[in-house]
Amino acid sequence: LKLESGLRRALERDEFVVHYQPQMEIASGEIIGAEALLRWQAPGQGMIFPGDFISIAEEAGLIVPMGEWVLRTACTQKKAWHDAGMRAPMKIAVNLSARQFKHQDIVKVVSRVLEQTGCRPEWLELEITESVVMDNPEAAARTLQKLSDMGVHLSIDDFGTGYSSLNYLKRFPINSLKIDRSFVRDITTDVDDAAIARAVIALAHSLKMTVIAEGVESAEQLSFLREQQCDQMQGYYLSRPVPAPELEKLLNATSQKS
Ligand code: G
Ligand code: G
Ligand code: NA
Ligand code: MN
Repeated sequence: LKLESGLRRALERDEFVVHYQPQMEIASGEIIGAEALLRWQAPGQGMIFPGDFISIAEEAGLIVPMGEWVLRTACTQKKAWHDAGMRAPMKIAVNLSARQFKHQDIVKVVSRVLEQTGCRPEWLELEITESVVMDNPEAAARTLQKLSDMGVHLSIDDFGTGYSSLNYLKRFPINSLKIDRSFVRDITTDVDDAAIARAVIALAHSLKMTVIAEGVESAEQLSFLREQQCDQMQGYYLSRPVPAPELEKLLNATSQKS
């Protein structure tokens, strides 16, 4: 209850910040996207990470206004980068929680935020998990189709940790699969994890989706993923999630083909 009222206050007092973790195209080395990740800068308490408050926010329904705030902040940032002449990151990925996704107005919320911020739909990617989609596949299909028709990209986060029906996966307008970092961690030493990663890459490609590996922390993991034709990567090996100005520095330091 204390956390819940803290979160409510945090929204009113503007204590949330968004950090951005870059995503790289493996073949070109270009930074093609960034995932927006929420942090709570509570006065006198340092940084609080979403693992410690997202589920409470979800239960209390606070995730709906918080999620809209993240979406608006990320879209505003991308528009500002575009206006400043920065081509990269081409797209910003924003996490949608189950409650937000089931919220009947999510399509309206997304289109309103895009309109208000001047962020183009194709600059936005929404990340949802398998369980969110499979909980009510028919309703999810309609929502995903509307978002996709709008031009927004859709990805499945933490892929492989939930349950999906491959039949639905084929019918949903999903653009990419994110291999969960629990499979990436031991990818070079655990034959089962390596097999799972290979299977997800093959599955994504046969369904005409791109595939991104999360949680890449070493050169060895990256070279395995490159050999297996994984399209993109994200992880500490490239960069931790950082404040927007730090991402700008990183982009200036990396030679962009533009
Ligand atoms: O950034 P960190 O590694 O602490 O994130 C932990 C978890 O919190 C991840 O599963 C991530 O998807 C989730 N998360 C981070 N930011 C957001 C957000 O803005 N909305 C939602 N729903 N989840 C988020
Ligand atoms: O569930 P989701 O994929 O949204 O989780 C993203 C979370 O993963 C963020 O909290 C981010 O801080 C964390 N993360 C990002 N890259 C790495 C990494 O290379 N290693 C580990 N252990 N965590 C990472
Ligand atoms: Na995510
Ligand atoms: Mn994930």
